[in-house]
Amino acid sequence: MALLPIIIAPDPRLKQISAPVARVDDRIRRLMDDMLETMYQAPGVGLAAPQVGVLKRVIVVDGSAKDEERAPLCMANPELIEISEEDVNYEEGCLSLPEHYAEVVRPAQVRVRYLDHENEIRELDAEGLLGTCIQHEMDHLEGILFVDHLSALKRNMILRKLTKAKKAEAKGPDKTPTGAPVAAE
Ligand code: K1U
Ligand code: ZN
Repeated sequence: MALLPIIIAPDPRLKQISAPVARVDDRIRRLMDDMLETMYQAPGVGLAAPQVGVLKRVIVVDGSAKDEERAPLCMANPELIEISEEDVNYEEGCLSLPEHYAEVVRPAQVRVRYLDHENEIRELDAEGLLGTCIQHEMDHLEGILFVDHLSALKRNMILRKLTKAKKAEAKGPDKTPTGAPVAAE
């Protein structure tokens, strides 16, 4: 298995629509396994293939609590086949928008149909963190980020900060007047 680099916003690859997979074969299984390893290492509770530069409809999620056993789920071509009328407000984060969090309103319960790791068709009812996370990851497959659910003011504030952080990162570490790097705290 391998750790995959996660793309940080703003990046045009995060705004693309991903293509369905024909079937879950060894290549897609390998992608799912690498995405799970990357998600756990980050750490995160979900990851979508476009976040690692692969424009395919593949997501991984794990909605288990800290004190529970891991419960990884791999999904190809996920579709929402039922959504509740009731909504829920959840504070979301995103590994592609590090250190930014905001409340997003989404359907409280969903039923999702998908192809699993073994190319079997499955259906799952999800709510709470898992339900929110599945919807957040499915948004990535449409090129939608959680900030797209916020007001333009909040979205632009977050994206401007991320652009600034990227520019600072590209410039390299801050230097003291003698040219030596500033010591980490
Ligand atoms: O980048 C992603 O798409 C993953 C994202 C998923 C998500 C989190 C919360 C609400 C909706 C979707 C994350 O995992 S961000 C990191 C995070 O929230 C977290 C990390 C460690 C433990 C618990 C949560
Ligand atoms: Zn995300």
